Amino acid sequence: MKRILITGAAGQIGTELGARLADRYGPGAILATDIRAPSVWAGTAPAEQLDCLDLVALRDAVKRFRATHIVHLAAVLSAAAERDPARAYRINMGGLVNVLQVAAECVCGVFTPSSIAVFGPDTPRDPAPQSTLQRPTTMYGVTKVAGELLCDYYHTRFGVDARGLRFPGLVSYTAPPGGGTTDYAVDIFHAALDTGRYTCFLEADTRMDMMYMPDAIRAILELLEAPSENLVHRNAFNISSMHFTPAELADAIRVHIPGFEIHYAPDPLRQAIADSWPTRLDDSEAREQWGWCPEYELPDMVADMFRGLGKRLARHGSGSAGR
Ligand code: AKB
Repeated sequence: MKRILITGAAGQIGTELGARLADRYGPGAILATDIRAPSVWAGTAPAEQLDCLDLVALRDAVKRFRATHIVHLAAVLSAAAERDPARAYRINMGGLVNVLQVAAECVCGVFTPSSIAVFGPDTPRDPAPQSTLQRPTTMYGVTKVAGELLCDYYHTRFGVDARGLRFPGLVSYTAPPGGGTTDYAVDIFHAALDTGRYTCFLEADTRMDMMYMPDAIRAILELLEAPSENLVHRNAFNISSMHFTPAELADAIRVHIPGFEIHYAPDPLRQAIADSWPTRLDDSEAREQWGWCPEYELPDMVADMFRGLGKRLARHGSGSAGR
């Protein structure tokens, strides 16, 4: 039976993943931790304040909880990392190496997300193969490539069952993303409902690989449960589902909000990051090795986002979906 300690549980992935893991394994089998106070965690599992840079506290929490797995989500995303690269290096590398060290000592499995950001301008763009050049030009990408290598190193050297996924931009309505280059694809829905217009920080034709959160959460669960002997690539698997530009997303939003307006004011920092990433990942290895198959295309995702945001707005007594 799995007992899973999550770091960074109050973030965009953690908020939804914690609830799904609690459904799957029981609330008592999940310990949600975050550097922020547990009050920010609205999930169904017990929560604790924990800084993953504190090795002693991390080891203590893993032992006390008798964790069999650590799902390590705490990280600084791409745009935030470019604003303070030294901090991003410290948190992204320091947190992961602590998690792997404790996992080796306590015999835990590890899941940690990697990202499309492990690729750079030299990588084939459409699609980026599973095994290819990884020469990112961002600090976030540098930490994610090093993180993949560290996970493989702890697997071969110390037998840690470390697994990872290269996520594209993730879209969800439960918790906002923070500090990513793909965040526009979430912000745009809130702006569409609040004001009917959005100013995008990327150019209209910037095509990026994106995924709806339910597919991403299911991918994590499926990879966690995949038989170890089936996995050739561990850190980390390309996964992919949809690829769109801001202009195409705006068209899909107009199906629900016909008067929606989009304007463009590209931010040079985030535009340069987006331009350095591939537009699509080749996920055939994930499909072959553990049966990955996405369910959501752009129109389904947009409809579901408005359904979800509509429910949330109604619960909080403000705004209305589908205006
Ligand atoms: C970001 O934009 O930094 C993240 C990512 C692609 O990993 N969403």
